Amino acid sequence: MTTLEKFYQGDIRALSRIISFIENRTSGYRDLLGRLYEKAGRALRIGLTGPPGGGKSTLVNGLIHEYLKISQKVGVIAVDPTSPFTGGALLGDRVRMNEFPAGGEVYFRSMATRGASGGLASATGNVAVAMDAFGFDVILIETVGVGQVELDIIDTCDVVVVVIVPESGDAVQTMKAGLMEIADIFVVNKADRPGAEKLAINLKQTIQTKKKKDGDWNIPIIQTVAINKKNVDLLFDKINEYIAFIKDNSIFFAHRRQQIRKKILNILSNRFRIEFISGLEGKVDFDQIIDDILKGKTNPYKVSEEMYQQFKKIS
Ligand SMILES: Nc1nc2c(ncn2[C@@H]2O[C@H](COP(=O)(O)OP(=O)(O)OP(=O)(O)O)[C@@H](O)[C@H]2O)c(=O)[nH]1
Ligand SMILES: [Mg+2]
Repeated sequence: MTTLEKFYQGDIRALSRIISFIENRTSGYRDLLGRLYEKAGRALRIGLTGPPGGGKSTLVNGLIHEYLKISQKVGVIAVDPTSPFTGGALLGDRVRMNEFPAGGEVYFRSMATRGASGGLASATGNVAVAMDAFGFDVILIETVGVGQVELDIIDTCDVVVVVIVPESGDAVQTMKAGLMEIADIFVVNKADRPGAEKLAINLKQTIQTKKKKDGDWNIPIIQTVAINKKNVDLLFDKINEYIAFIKDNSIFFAHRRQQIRKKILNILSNRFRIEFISGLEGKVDFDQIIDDILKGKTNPYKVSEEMYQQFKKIS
């Protein structure tokens, strides 16, 4: 039996192998991914993001239990852009897995791909496609929300939960980190610590000052104590409420259509870039050109334009 056949029979090891194949961009991965893409689209994709150590993993664990209660299968992708380790299950995942039944209802995958220049968001999306095609009902994507690159990962989600803690500062800090624009639901975790209530109020006031149209979604702020599972059920309810809301308002599919459009443009721009740049190899005397630029005979814009015109002629 081929790995793909095993995959379709629900073999978790085949899933792991296929994810590695996709992650490593092994030759032929595009065809495989394309086939999986046609089988995907059913799973809900829920993103949790926020500052490091805010309790995202603990919340994810709590949410998994909620989904298991309603017999949903959950795939988890933990993206850590700061870690040098790559692929497969990290030690932390193995520890976490012990908390759940071993029957394949829950599957963890870590993506710790520091230096995967710009490809992290699309790599995450690709792994989500594999999990979706495999048959998971829900995919929870945990990512450290620091900087725009990491926030791009949110493009692959239907819902974004932003997790902050009293230690992460006030609403202004949250806004500066770019987390305000992407939140569909706010969680103030570690509500057992001083300052949680104040942060929640502060955040609420800031949200209220933002312009809103009638019928817009009211971004809820939920205070949780993830370690005690306090209010995790409330978060679960709010996620479901939000999904129902965007489905009723056709936002859900409009958003997914937008994601697909972006995906196509991404694939194309990557291909063009790779083909164009690799087409220059060996054909262009960069040293000579740079000498000429340094001498003021030409400039980077002119040179690039000439190369581009040349490329258009041959393609
Ligand atoms: N006091 C308190 N501690 C918490 C709470 N939730 C999580 N923690 C603790 O905070 C630490 C970080 O929790 P994680 O769930 O690993 O946080 P994370 O956001 O996934 O961290 P990274 O993935 O490293 O960014 C752990 O020691 C948790 O036990 C909470 O509600 N209250
Ligand atoms: Mg974590």
